[in-house]
Amino acid sequence: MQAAQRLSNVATHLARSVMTDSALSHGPKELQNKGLVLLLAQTPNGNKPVYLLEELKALGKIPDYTFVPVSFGKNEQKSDWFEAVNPNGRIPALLDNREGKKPIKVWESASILLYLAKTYDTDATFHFKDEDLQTELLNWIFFIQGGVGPMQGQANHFFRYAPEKIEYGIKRYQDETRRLYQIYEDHLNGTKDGEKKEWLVGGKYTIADMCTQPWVRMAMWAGVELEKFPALAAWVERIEKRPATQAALKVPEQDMLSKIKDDPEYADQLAKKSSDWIMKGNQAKK
Ligand SMILES: N[C@@H](CCC(=O)N[C@@H](CS)C(=O)NCC(=O)O)C(=O)O
Repeated sequence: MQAAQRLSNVATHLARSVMTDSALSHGPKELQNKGLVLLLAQTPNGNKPVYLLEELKALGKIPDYTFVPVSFGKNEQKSDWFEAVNPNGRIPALLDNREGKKPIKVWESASILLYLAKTYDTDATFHFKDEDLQTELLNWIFFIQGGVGPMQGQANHFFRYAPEKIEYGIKRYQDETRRLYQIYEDHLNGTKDGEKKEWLVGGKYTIADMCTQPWVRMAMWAGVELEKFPALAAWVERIEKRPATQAALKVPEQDMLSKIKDDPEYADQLAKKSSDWIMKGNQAKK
């Protein structure tokens, strides 16, 4: 009986992976490229893994990587081929088509950073071998994933995309984003521990910074004033100036903050375009 059950589990598992692989074969052909294949759009969560990939590439720790742009306008993030990599239907997602091993699928931006760090940054340039420091790094990673990401994301929604202006929603999420920014500001200033810092953890640039800066640099999009947080604003600039960051911000296309600086009308066009696909997506869910 147990053997029959085991056989049936193996058969189900095989059938599922065949289905997944067949869904993948309906996607862009680049999904089959050897090595690292990142599926993304130009957004803060999309930026995070590219920050690390570009740093690793600059140091020769990875040869290169493939990126597959995902079109929100065409709702590609909800296509079968995309959801075969990330069942949550949201970017970013990573396929590592490894030599001599089954491809691995990694999703959730922080999980991608941790996977890339563990696998390709083996001497821990951007994370820590020291377990206490690595735990501290995880504090900041979980904090952004559960804090600024979702709160600032909602502030963006109510401030830029919602079809009606709901002041309560705008204020609630902007205020919560400001509250979270103040925690970074105090941490960098050493307000509580008396220790001024250039980076979030352990005195060096790590994946905790890479996981956080792409959101904070976009404060204006949520209607939050970054200039009210000078230590945080200086930290954003420190990261922004890195050659790897500049390269990353061009993947899969030039980032919107640079485009807005060049063409202020672009902000309205982008808000309208984004609002259209978000509303279309909401209708599709009903
Ligand atoms: N917690 C996820 C969030 C991913 C996420 O929300 N991605 C957004 C872009 S920043 C997305 O794909 N939105 C498309 C949609 O909602 O359909 C992560 O960190 O990867």
